Amino acid sequence: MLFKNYINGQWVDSSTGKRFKSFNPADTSDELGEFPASAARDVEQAVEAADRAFTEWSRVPAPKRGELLFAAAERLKQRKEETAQIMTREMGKVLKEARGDVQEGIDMTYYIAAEGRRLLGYTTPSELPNKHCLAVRRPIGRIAAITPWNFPIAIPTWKIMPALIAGNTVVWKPATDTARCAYELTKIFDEVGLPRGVLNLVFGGGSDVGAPLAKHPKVDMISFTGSSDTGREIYQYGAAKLAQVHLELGGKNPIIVLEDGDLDLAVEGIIWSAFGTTGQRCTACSRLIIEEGVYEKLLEKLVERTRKLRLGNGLDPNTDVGPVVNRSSQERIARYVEIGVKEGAKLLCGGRIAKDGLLAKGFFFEPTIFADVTPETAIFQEEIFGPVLSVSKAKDYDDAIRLANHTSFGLSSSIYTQEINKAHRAMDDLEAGITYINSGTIGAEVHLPFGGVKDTGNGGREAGLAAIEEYTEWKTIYIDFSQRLQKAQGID
Ligand code: UN1
Repeated sequence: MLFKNYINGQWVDSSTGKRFKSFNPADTSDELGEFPASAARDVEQAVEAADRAFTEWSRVPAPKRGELLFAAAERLKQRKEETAQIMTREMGKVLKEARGDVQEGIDMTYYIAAEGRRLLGYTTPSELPNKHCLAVRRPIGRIAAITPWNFPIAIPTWKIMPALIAGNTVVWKPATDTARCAYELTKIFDEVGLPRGVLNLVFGGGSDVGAPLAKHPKVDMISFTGSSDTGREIYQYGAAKLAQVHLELGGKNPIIVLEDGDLDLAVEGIIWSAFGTTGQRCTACSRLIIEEGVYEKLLEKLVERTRKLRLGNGLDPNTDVGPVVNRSSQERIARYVEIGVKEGAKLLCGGRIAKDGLLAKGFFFEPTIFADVTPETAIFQEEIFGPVLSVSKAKDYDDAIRLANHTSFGLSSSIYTQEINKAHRAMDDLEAGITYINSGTIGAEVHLPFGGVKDTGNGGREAGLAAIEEYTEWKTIYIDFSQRLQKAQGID
């Protein structure tokens, strides 16, 4: 099937005439469609459309904009199952997780739709009599949304919905690996009658589409989720034109298990966080830090559970772990395993590309655990984005926190302990945007802020009320009804 860009309310071919295909990573004979490999000219048209649509859209009352979002949420809800199936076929995550991804998109869309009735600003007294002061939210303008493949419905809704409710217009460049999911979401907006030009979709690669979009002088804000390297590049494009840049980048998220932690509960949380979505979440647990008294015992339980995980096509209900997204990702993970072995870590299980039987049809990698990992190694420090867990031993609570924080990233974190004082200390001590107590590192909910410290981002947050903050600018209004010239700061 042939799909097109969506620009100014029309499905249109790209200027290049070139195309790329999207495949099922569990079975590459299954094709999800052909998509335009667009270029700067297509970006130009999309940004122009977003520009033309802006003034009118920004004047639509926010509750009315919310009604369109509500209608979109309703449709996505009706199509949850078919969208989830497409997602599993397109990027591999197991069906129940794909349903969760779509549900996260539905939740976000309903939640943000209702924000149209608030978009709260505030009033405050003036230092002068007979004068009112208020601060209101205004849209920023034309927003570029550049989204990854690992949450192909949820993450786009984190960006597009708050941008739209606030009256911005959007040009969206989705990851090429999940082009079909992007089409499905955009189609819903077309069906509910979003005015033309308000949301535009341009398919294509990072350098052909992402870079010209981020650099475009009429793009006032760039919102990007992806690797730290690309994030740094995009930040510079934004700096050059003084545009706002929102970045959600890598993670190397730790789970700490203390001696008083519930080990069986921890094992469940670790498996879910490390190998769910085949380890391809920014929030995935990739480092496990165990207090020495329970180190061996927990590792034993963990390896036993990990060995039982069944690899396979995510559409098969018996599958626990799906494929990784593509061949280059599979090869990267394999290289990291080699590095880990060379660095002297102990490979406890997994470590290989899986290609027995049907697995040979796609890009699978065995769930992998390294033990005795020391903090200066690449497998402790670098984001692998695959099913690879590095385990380190800590002497005590303080040592565990030191190890957990010994990373340039700071997205999610977790601690298992029954000791209330240590749990509370960890809430402060863990350097991360998100901390879980007695639960894994994944499972963020849409009405709370999402994002990280250190190299995970540049200070912004998605989701929750933070999203409204990101996609609006403050306007301050002074109304003087004294009917004389009043001067602030006590000037006579
Ligand atoms: C991501 O990892 O890229 O908290 C997003 C979670 C999901 C979102 C993850 N709700 O794991």
